[in-house]
Amino acid sequence: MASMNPEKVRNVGIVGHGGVGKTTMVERILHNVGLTSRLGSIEEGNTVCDYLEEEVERKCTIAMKLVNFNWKDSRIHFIDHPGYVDFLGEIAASTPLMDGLVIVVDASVGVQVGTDNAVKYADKFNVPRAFFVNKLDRDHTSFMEVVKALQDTYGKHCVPLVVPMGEGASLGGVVNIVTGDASSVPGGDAIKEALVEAVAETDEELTMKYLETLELSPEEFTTGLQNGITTGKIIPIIGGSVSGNIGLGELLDIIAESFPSPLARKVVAKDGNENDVEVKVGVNEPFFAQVFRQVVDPYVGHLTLFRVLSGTLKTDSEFYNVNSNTKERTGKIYLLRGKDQVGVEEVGPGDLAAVTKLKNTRFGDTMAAPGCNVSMPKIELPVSMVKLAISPKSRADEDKIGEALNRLAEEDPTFTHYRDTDTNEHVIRGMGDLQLDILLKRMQRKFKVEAETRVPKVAFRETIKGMCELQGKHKKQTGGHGQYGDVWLRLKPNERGAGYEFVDSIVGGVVPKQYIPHVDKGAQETLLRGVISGNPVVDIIVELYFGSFHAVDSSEMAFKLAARKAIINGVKQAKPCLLEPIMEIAVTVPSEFMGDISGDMNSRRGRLLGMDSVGGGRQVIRALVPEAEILKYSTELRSMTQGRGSYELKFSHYDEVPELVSKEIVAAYEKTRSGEEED
Ligand SMILES: Nc1nc2c(ncn2[C@@H]2O[C@H](COP(=O)(O)OP(=O)(O)OP(=O)(O)O)[C@@H](O)[C@H]2O)c(=O)[nH]1
Ligand SMILES: [Mg+2]
Repeated sequence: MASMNPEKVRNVGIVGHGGVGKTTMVERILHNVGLTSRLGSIEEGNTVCDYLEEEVERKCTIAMKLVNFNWKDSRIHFIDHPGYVDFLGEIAASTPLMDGLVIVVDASVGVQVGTDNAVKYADKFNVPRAFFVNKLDRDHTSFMEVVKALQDTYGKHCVPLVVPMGEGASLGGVVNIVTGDASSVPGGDAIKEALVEAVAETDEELTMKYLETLELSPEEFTTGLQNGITTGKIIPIIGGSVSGNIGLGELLDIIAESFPSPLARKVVAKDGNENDVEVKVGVNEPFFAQVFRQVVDPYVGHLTLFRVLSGTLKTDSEFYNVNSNTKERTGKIYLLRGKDQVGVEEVGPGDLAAVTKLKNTRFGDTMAAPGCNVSMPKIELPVSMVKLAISPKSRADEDKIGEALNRLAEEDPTFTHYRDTDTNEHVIRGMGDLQLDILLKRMQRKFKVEAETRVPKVAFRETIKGMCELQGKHKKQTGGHGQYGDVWLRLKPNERGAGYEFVDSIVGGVVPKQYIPHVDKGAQETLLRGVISGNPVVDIIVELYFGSFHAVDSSEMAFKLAARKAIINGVKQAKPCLLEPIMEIAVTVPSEFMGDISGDMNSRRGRLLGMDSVGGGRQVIRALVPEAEILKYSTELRSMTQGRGSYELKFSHYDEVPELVSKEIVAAYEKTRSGEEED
């Protein structure tokens, strides 16, 4: 395996919508090349890739997996990806480092959201690709219909190259239009014509030649096609059936012959000033690689997965982590095949490999030869929008939960957790409900930590709209030493966003100097706890303008309590109201959903800001909407658009809650407080 000629190494991401047959494809190929003695299946839960307990349970992939195998004289690395949109982060993480993609399409459904997402990432990073139209063994499928849909959606440079013989139950095999006999399939000659034209269009010289002679020589055609695929100017469409074992050899041939070699990759890194620096690619160049995944598992240990961009890394050697500015030792280097680890002596350009037990190396880091001072650009991940509040089930869980969540976040960088200081809740955040659900299940299984979740609280605020002046007096005569504090406060609204302000207007020492900071403190503490709804009171000016004291009984505490009394009564008198966070939302949907989505925004108390069309027949709807109305938007948008919508959120400002809504919140708060005494 070691010292493979990098010219012959291919690394390819297998992507596409959920359930189209990606994992089954990888399983079938590993079996065909003789790496597995038994063919596993999704139904039986015994495939090489879907080995996680949660994957077997749900019969779908939830985390990317690596496999590698030899095909003729090439070494091919595959990454099998999840198709479900909650795990889009996996595609985002690996695609920047892939030399090619196979986008699998289900012939019985056609183009889906997962197809679109895959194409979006392929376009973003300019990755050459092929479409594999799967499940042609199923009745009522038509290869040419899917071809048409792909061309209509993604352009005429998507061209059929491997076409089926027969359809549905009578699918008998496939023919490569170029290397096989095109005339043996109906319409084969026309397909070849179209392919020749597409090839001619990839290159000016070929175009000229074609226009003059109306043909290309076989060599011109073959090399033109290969170059076209390598450069992404041609996207071949390959028909087949993974379960019927049809079309896979043809697919692998195309990958081996026409997908680019890692040596052809232009590697652009950044120097310390964020300037682009091209890194030379070659086996004998200094080692240069990037981490795209970590696996943290009590059984397989801590694995760091990386792609070698240039140079060679040997077992038991040292490398330099440019991001953490540390030296690390590799120990053993492994190639992965699902959960199996195969030790190798060295890895080179194009290889996807793993090392264990690194201390200071994280997702996205650049691994390099000592002395290197450039690093790969940060890997951008989709923004996670779904939040849940989490609390440990027991005391024992409480001690372990932070560490467990940290480990989960290491594996899946689209997942984060933090304490929300506004609501005092522990919040987890991810791409979707399914992802969070699975992560919590994994936390329970892997780290034996159990937790409960609920919809997170909205960080409401209180403020006042009116002014008031009032006295707060704290007086108690106990046995010996009494308590005496007396303040007169003026409460006024402050500008929105200006926060709390304390004004000392005491003249003549009616409240002695040493007590004034405690009036301020008492006011602040009371405001923080809230008055009408248990949420902090903000944007308020508290002016201390009069008071009295007692030579013996006055104390710091007594003045604090006096201030507290004045604040509680004062806020209630000064036209209190609630404020809520307003978010700016941008929802991207296919145009046909525009009306539904904007109507729905209105019913969520949203205010439309505008709409713009973006590529691919999509619209972006921008609106301001209260956070309280979109706590479950991810699920709701998904069901409104059959999963074809996405959205981004950012905090905009605080605004007043309409009276009807605020009444409910205040009533709910009072209910929780009935029984508690307020002095
Ligand atoms: N009829 C038919 N069924 C297939 C074919 N390929 C896969 N399937 C079935 O499709 C289902 C989904 O297959 P998977 O391999 O799990 O699909 P996937 O693309 O990996 O799905 P995710 O991991 O969820 O993204 C399974 O029940 C497979 O048996 C095929 O060629 N023909
Ligand atoms: Mg899968």
